Amino acid sequence: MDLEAVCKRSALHAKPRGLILQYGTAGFRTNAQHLDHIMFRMGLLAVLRSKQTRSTIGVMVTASHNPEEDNGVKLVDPLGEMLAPSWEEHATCLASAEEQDVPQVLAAIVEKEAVDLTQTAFIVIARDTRPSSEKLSQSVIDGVTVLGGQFHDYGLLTTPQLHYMVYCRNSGGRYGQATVEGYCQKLSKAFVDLTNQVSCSGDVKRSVKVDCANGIGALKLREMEHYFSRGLSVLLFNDGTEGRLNHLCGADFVKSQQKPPQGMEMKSGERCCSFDGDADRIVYYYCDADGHFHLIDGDKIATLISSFLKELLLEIGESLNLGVVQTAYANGSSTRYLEEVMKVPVYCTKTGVKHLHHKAQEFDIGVYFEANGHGTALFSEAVEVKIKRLAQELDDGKGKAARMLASIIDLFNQAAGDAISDMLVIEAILALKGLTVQQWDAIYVDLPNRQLKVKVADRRVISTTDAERQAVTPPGLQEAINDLVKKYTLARAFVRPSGTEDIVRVYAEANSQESADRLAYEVSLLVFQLAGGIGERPQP
Ligand code: G16
Repeated sequence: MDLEAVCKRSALHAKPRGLILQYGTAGFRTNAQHLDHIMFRMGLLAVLRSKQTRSTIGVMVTASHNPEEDNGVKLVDPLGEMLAPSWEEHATCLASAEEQDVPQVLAAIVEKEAVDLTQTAFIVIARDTRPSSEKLSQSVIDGVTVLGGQFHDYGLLTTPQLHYMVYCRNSGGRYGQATVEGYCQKLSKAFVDLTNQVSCSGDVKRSVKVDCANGIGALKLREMEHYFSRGLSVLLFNDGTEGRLNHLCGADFVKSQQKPPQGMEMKSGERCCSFDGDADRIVYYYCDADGHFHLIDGDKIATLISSFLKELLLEIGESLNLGVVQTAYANGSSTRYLEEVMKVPVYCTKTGVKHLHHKAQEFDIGVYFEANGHGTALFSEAVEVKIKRLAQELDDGKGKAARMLASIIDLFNQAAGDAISDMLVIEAILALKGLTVQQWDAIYVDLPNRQLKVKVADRRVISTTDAERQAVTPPGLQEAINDLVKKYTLARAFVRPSGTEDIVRVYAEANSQESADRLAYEVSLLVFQLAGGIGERPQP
């Protein structure tokens, strides 16, 4: 490791003195102006991780749902997963080191992780469509090359596409071909195979309207559309030709505001969905005949998927262990429905795909979704092999169900939640079950809920436990929340510091929208008072 060369190059990507950033829910995120040194250093870290794991490592430049002026970066581990927690700590350490300390921090990581520096390193890089992303990804490349790492720059990709590429490369092609074409072909073949099973297929071509948040999803859907266009037509809105990324549109806006995105033309009963800025989240919605907006979030997506998988298993006669993983944001009605009606075990983890993904790996089939639309389904290797064998061996109804299950396994992006893949899964399931969007929505009724953001001087004053459902600090906050919750019926509320934005998130649900709104407001006020609120006080 030529530390002198690293120092020289690092000086060209100097860290603003005193700036401390943390590897958060999904990597580093902040205003793009403060990220040059972080990008360079993550290039360095990716090389060390690649040498240690003797695998290809991914670096994605994106801030996903954040506003256009922000940016961010995250590392992707060998199986396409989020970076291991111990390496997140190294990332925070390296990112926070003052210029003169960078060599020592690198040397300490090498020693602690027993990195064999004689190993080769290979890094794959991709970026979203933010104006700042191209320059920032060059800084990553600078970090990779100064440590002698080899790299491939995929240019513009959705975040889940990069996760897929990493997984493909490290599975020796078993998972698929590590190209955009390989991705499109794998998913669309699975989609076409699945939808060919729809009775009276070919009669009506299905269509769905997609709000692409003015992001990369539009580009990638256009690139892919012709592969599956015989079965599904996608009508794109907010495709980036005008309008700012994630501004008044996209999955995060639709979910948190509970209203349609700007720029989408909705007719009563039409199926619409929104991606977020890097196309790793999806939520569905429609307007009814009275013009009322209905949101179908990650919880209902998880329910649709897990009930379909359960039905297929029943048909095949296989009793595999299927579990659903959610976070504290999951609507109380969804958890009740999954546990009590579907009799599926449900687990709650902290926010962040890395936590859900990890838990879902414990099952033969693990379905995980955050309410915000981030999720996928994971199938253990043994299950995948077994189902693919049964798909060949069995005939009649059982064979058909096994073939459908085999196709749906290929349709999920098992490396990460993926808006494109999830959309195709949902469209296929709705077609196969002959469900309208209204029928899907009617599976259960969501408890009214409200999410708010509160600005505080330092969001780290709030710490939580019990999968973020209880605040430990500041003292007295949880007791005060409990007292408020008691005033309402079927109520629940929690607060947690965001890991992607400089705010505290507040969630409340209750038996009526007025109560949920009121409770969320009262809890926000508590946070403002007890956790050092700044700026404007929360308003009712
Ligand atoms: C990221 C994470 C998600 C998380 C979201 C919000 O999403 O991948 O798991 O739910 O941030 O996190 P927080 O509440 O900590 O800000 P995305 O789509 O922005 O990458």
